[in-house]
Amino acid sequence: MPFTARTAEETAAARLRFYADGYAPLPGLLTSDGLDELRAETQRLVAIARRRDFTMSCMDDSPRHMTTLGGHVIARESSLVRELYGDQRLLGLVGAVAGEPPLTVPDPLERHVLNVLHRQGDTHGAHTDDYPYALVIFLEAPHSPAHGGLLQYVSRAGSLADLDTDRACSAHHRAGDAYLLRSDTTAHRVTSLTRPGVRRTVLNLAYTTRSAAPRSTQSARELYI
Ligand SMILES: O=C(O)CCC(=O)C(=O)O
Ligand SMILES: [Fe+2]
Repeated sequence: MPFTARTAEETAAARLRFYADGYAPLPGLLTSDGLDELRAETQRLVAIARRRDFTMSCMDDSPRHMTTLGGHVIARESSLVRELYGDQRLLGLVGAVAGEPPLTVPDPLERHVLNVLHRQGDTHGAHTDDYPYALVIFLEAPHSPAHGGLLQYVSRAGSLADLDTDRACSAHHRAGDAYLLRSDTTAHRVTSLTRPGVRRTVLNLAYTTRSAAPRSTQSARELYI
């Protein structure tokens, strides 16, 4: 899988940002060939993905309006995503930014998931993840921040309601970009798409660590089964 090379200085800066904010942008992580290849693969996978419209009770009734495909189906259908998930260069990058070696997640459902916002009003509401690290890779993204689909996050959040305070930060990403999130302690959500015809497609690769406390909510089951 072709990734762009990152300098030691860029990686060190990402690590500092990650420690401070629980979030580090990795702009242009995919080469343009890598983006084309992975986007074609996700377009194929979207055909078997499922539409979800509900509120998640275990996450303060935050809304889900999106189309998703769980890791157990992706593993069966896509050797490309399977290989991407275990790619040594990618694991090396995650470890360098996180400051500790990532481990792959045992639960096939949550390892690698596909999330698509594709209708006006689509949103992935407030939550934290079950695993400590999320590497989110963008295959499609709104061109303008005004079109929504922004990541909002609060690191070391006391509650999901922190997202409605002035502690919340917002980030816009482009196709081919990625970010690493400290996803178990950082409250996060994706803002609604504000117009028709706009799409936002991401792959979320989840990683854990040897010391991570096992935590399991109903959330993944509700969103990906
Ligand atoms: O789409 C995003 O930027 C966030 C995805 C996410 O939070 C998740 O899949 O748990
Ligand atoms: Fe998440």
